[in-house]
Order: sequence, then structure tokens, then C-alpha cells
Amino acid sequence: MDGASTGCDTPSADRTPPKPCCTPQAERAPQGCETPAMTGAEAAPDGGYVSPLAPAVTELARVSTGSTDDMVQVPGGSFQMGTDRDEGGFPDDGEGPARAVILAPFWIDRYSVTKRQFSRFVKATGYVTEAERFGWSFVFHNQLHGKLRANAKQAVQGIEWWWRVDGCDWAHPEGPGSRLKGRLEHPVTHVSWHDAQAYAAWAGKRLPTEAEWECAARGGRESLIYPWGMELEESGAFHCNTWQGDFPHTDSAADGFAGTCPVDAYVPNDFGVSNVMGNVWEWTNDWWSNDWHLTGSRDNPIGPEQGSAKVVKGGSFLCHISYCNRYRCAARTQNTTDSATCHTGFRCVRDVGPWTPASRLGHGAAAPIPRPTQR
Ligand SMILES: [Ca+2]
Ligand SMILES: [Cu+2]
Repeated sequence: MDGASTGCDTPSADRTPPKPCCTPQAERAPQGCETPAMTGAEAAPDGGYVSPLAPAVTELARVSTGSTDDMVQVPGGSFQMGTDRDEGGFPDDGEGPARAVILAPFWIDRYSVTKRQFSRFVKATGYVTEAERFGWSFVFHNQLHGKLRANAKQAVQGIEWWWRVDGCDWAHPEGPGSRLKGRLEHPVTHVSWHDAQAYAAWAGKRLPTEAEWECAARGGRESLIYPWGMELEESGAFHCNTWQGDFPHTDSAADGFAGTCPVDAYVPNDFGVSNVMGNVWEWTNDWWSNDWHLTGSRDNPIGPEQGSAKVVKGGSFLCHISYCNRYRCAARTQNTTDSATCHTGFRCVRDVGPWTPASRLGHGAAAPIPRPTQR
């Protein structure tokens, strides 16, 4: 992740995090390859690729038409977003400070969108993902065995464990010859932010704001590092799918999974939301900035008006404390809107009803969002 190419909307863009995140960026058009540039993309004078700046977002388009099956309603009120603690994390990502944020009630998917759900969307609409249009996507090296290596062309400089695999897309997660069989209940991957957005629109939902995502992830429990407590392996048990062993070489899969796991693996949090930490990064609707939140609204915040990358949350099956300790509620990173990888997916939210000025207050205004006693 190249700070200079992603952080131009932030004054501290010249400060790179102590270690880059485990997420590669597509930079779809460089290297003189035949991949088509996105509509509106511009070639920089040095031949590099410049993402077009999307129109400014000053309002969030509210959506309340989709089915609430397999969703849970998060009550409105205030919650503590971010952290003041040294969690062994990345302060330069903008993880702090901890601050009270008010949200209106909303529905959120219990699970990441699955490969099965995404295939229904594709069947119904004929949608073609960006990875399919560009002809490739990113796969982690240890998932490419035998013949699958034949389509892996290019390592990413500085993070050589990422391979560019031609013919890789959501339906062929390791490229030609790979299948969804046995993985239909795993999260869909190789979907860009635009793809996630298209799915959400079809489903009558939308992508969560970062605040909504983090509020739902915390499950009504204040100020913990993880949804379940303060330790990754609280009470000696695994609560999510990350990397164990020697990153990036050997994943012992002590948590039960090398690679993605079914979306309902592990115990859900106190809101009944599953697998927010680990497994796959999840796209949010917010443009990335590491300091917008210092001065931006804390009343149903929707992030900066513009940016060059979107916030992703939750970490993935590739995160490990030795490299990318980002499977924490407060952790955050970014990727460009047309990037796709084997470890990024999404879940959707929808509003409870039509958005009115009164919605801004949520139920009980600034009262803390309660931790449910049962679900
Ligand atoms: Ca694992
Ligand atoms: Cu990571």
C-alpha cells in the first residue's frame, strides 16, 4: 500500500504506517498491460494511474426497501467509536481517539454476503464484476497450488506474497480451474467497492458507513478491543479466522481455517452479528481519511465528502500480529474502489424507515446503545 498514492486527501500522507496493511491495491492501468482503464480514468504524466475523483458526497442515499431476513436491527443512540488505548495497532491509521458517535437505528446483515447470494445477484442481473472486466484479481500465494500457479503472473513489489492471477474472479477465486464448490456459504471475494455497491443496490440495501459497521461490530459492549473481550483467544478459544504461524509463509490454521471460512463460523457477537473480525475485510461506504474524524460530524457521520480510497474494516484470514494487527474493532484500512482481492468482501445495511430530520436523533438521542440481554 503506497502512502503517496492513497493519502493525498490527508495532510499526513507522507507518513506511512509502521507496516503496510496486508491489502494490495489494484492500480489497474499501469505497467503498459492490456487491462482496460476504468471509465474516466486518467493517465498521469509519468504513465501511472490516477483514480478519478468521484463527485463529492454530502448526503448518504438512504435505503429502506430490502428484505430484513438474516439482518439484525441495531438500536439508535450513542456508542464509543475508535480507541485511546495502545492496542499494538496503528495510530497513524486514525484509530483514535475514542469518541461518542450518535447513530439512528439501522439493520445490518448478520453475515458477510456469501458466494451463493452473489451468484443469485449475477444470475438475476447479468452483472459483470470489475475483476472480470479487467481480467484478473489478487490471490495470496499460498492459495495457488500446482496448475493454478500457471495463471499467476506478477508479485506486488514490497508485498510479494500477492499474485496477480489472470482469469480470477468471484466465481473462480484462485483463477481458471478453481470452483465455488464447497464454499458457497463462504463470503464472496474478488469484489470491488463498485461491485459491492451494485449488489447492495439490487438487494434494496446499502453499504454501511464506517460508524455503523463499527457500532454493529462492537455488539453493544463498550470499549473492548474485540467484540468478545480484550484477548484474541479469550478464554483459550478462537473467536475469529485470522493467521496463525509464520506470516506470510506458513498458516497453521489453528483456528480451524486456512483461507476463508463459512460466514456463520464462530460465535456471533451480542447483536447476533457474525464474523466481523477476521475472515474477510469488509467494504464500507466512507472515503478514507486518517484525520477527518477529528473535526467531522459525530452525528450519523458519513466520512469525508471525497477521497481516493474507501475504508475497509475487520481484518481478514491473512492478518497476523507480526504484520497486520488489524482484526480489532477500532482498526481500519483502505483500498481503491476498483480493487479486488481474495480477502475482501462486504455486508449490507438498510435504514429502518424513510429518513427524516427526526431520524438523526435516533431513539433516545444520545443514550448509550444498550447491550442486548438476549437475542
Ligand atoms: Ca485462520
Ligand atoms: Cu491485515
